[in-house]
Amino acid sequence: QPAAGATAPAHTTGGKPKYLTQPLLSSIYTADPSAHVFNGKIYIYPSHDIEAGIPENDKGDHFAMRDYHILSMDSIGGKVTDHGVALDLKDIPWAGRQLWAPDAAFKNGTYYLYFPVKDKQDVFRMGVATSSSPTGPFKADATPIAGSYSIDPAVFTDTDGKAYMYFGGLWGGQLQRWQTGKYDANAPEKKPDGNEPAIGPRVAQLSADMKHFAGPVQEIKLVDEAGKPLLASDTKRRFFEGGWLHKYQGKYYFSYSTGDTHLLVYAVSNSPTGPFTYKGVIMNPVQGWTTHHSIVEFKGKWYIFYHDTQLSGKTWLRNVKVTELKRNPDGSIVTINP
Ligand code: FUB
Repeated sequence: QPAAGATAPAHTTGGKPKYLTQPLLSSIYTADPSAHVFNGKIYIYPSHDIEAGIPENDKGDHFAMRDYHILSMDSIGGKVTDHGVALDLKDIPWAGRQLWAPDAAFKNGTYYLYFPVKDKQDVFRMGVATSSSPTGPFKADATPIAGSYSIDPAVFTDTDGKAYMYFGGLWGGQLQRWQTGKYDANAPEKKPDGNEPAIGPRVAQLSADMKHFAGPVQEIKLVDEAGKPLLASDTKRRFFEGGWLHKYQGKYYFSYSTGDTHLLVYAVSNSPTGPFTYKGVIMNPVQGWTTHHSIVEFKGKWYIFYHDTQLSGKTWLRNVKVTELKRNPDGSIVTINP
């Protein structure tokens, strides 16, 4: 555990309010923050990083998280409350190991927590758990979402009420093992990496009960300004993991991490399922290997939640942060240097 104490003091560092430069919480390690506004309050659904004593490797075995804690804030810069354990690995009947980056949604009085975890065969699947409170406790369904795979679910509900799950992650996230539509345990971990189109993130519409895929899983096309697919070798622009969808002035912004090049970037479309045209960098590399974010509007301003390793200096013991997301008049996003 990090040192005791916690939340966002009201001082400044380098002319910026401290809450825009310091971890939101220091009593536990948190990462992969999916932020939502429910009932006028901010709720953050992060991973809960722990020291599991597992050596670091490219498959991410050292990210051996076992539960989720949900955080809330009345305002950006206000007190951060840790609501304790909302879901534990031991209470998910089908789960094996590694509770990775979750997300949440709300519909008709029920809160939904979506989470990736390896099943007992060591294959990542997506689970869903429900609660009548945004902070849980959540009760997990007995089986994973049928047809789900890989990691990093992000659920977006459009203005027409249709909800979509975006997901996928390379290397340890196993997305490269699903290229034939079936799980291939022998697929090379770091391929493709040449001049073939990059592996795309996935999207599936959710059913009315928010617990199933309503249709087939589709691969999202990410293209350049000329409409050409981004290539696997284009590691500063291609999708790696940590997708997020937000809508701004009628356009769909799909943002994601480039993984081994450590950028947060974005692409824009007129449709929630793409194709999305690459537009640029949202955030330059943070301290640490992984970078993972969410974007949310709160009281007329836009914010990006992300993580780095300021508290620990270790790639697997991260801390969540927030800063303002600014746009140019044409809707393009101003690059942040964290
Ligand atoms: O937290 C485990 C994994 O690290 C997430 O699923 C990825 O997005 C990366 O942040």
